[in-house]
Amino acid sequence: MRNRSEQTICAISTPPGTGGIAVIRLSGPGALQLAQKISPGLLKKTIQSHRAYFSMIRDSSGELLDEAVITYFEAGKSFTGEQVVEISCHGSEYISEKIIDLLVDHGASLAEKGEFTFRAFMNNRIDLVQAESVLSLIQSQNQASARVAMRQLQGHISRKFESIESRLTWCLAHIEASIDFSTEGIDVVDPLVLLEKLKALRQEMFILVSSYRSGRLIKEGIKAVLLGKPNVGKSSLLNLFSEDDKAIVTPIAGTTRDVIHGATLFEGLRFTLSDTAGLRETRDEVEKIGVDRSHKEALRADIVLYVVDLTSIDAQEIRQQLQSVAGPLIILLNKSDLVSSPQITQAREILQSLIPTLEEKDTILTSHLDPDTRIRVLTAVKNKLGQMNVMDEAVVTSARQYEMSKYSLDMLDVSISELEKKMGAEFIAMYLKESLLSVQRILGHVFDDQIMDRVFKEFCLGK
Ligand SMILES: Nc1nc2c(ncn2[C@@H]2O[C@H](COP(=O)(O)OP(=O)(O)O)[C@@H](O)[C@H]2O)c(=O)[nH]1
Ligand SMILES: [Mg+2]
Repeated sequence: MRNRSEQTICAISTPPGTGGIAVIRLSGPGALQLAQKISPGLLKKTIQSHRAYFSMIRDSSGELLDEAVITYFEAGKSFTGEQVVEISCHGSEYISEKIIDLLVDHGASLAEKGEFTFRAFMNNRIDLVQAESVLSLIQSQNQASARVAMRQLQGHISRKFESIESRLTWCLAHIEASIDFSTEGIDVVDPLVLLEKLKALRQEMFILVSSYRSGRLIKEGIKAVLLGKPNVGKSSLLNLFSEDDKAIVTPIAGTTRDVIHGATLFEGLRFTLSDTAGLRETRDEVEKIGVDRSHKEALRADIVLYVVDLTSIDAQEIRQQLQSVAGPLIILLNKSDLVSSPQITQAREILQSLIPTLEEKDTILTSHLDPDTRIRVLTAVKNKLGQMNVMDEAVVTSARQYEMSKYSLDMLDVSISELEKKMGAEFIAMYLKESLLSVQRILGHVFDDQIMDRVFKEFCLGK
């Protein structure tokens, strides 16, 4: 992708297959000229930016290939920052590919994956975080993730990182200046002021790093696994939650052998649910593999929904099965339609004695015959996994941004403790530089060693 900004790239921007229309995008210095080559009629018109032109697309022999609408965006006023032409043609794979062939014959290059966005980044239309959000937006499958991605594209999270970047630069510049002027006895910055600034930055970075957990769940969806012994009603619950008839339900224990997935949208979030083979000792080879898969699925999940049958509670068995559950857990007291309230109270007492840390909200009465069960369980899962109403906050959703923010935070932590221990400015500067570099890498800004300039802009030597 590098060093080809002189070339004009082209690609079909709509998904493969047949559709009402297909859109072909051209970007680069020769975009308009190429469009005029395949649609000579355009030469007779005065082409203005952001205007659409009804055009005839002709092949090299002059034969009419398609009627299309061509939209022109002049350089500096397009997504990529370059001259861009979008050709909306009839959505036949043959026609759109033929148009691409024609453009290539006239000198266009086939775009590589993500190259339009890459050019937008190289031309400073967007930063790296925004470039990543373009991808998230395209991939979003629910309201929450689309909204978060849209806000990122608008620069919501970039502004947070930029603000951190700018203040970190200030701190680093002052520390470096204090190294330079230490022999002259000039106190460039009060260490207490510096400490206060770094701690404030640390807090902001910490919030961003912590937002990743929710960010990931918003982007990728929440993975919940239904676990429990055979016949407690796991498959019935999967069908209820996913509003589908995915899993086979029978009164025969051991019906579910493999992991079955269901998905559902709830309050803007995507839930992926997996139903598993009931946990029990078995001689059946196939069932054994199924039970093994159940355990593996539980490890991969964000939350385990452990199902117990209120009509047959076996404390010993529950204790043993819960041993392998490490992460967040909610217990579903199922078949509640079949029991009386003293039985429910007794079941809750048994569970409480098994898991002393269990809170009331972590046990939910369920029955596949009660339509409110779905809402109750999905709401509880959402609440259990923490602040998911963060759609309006700046949320880190990319692993890259998370790793780099985490590194930046770690380096900030070290800088703060070095400063508190009154270590030499050189050490503090070294860690701060690492922290800053990581933020700059997040945004795709190149680190520029001109921080001293900034210092001199702020105060003069004569002071
Ligand atoms: N009354 C009642 N029966 C249920 C409920 N959930 C499941 N069942 C019945 O219990 C049996 C086993 O259900 P299933 O969903 O296959 O359990 P699994 O083995 O845990 O997947 C079936 O006969 C279901 O109809 C419930 O909430 N109430
Ligand atoms: Mg089942």
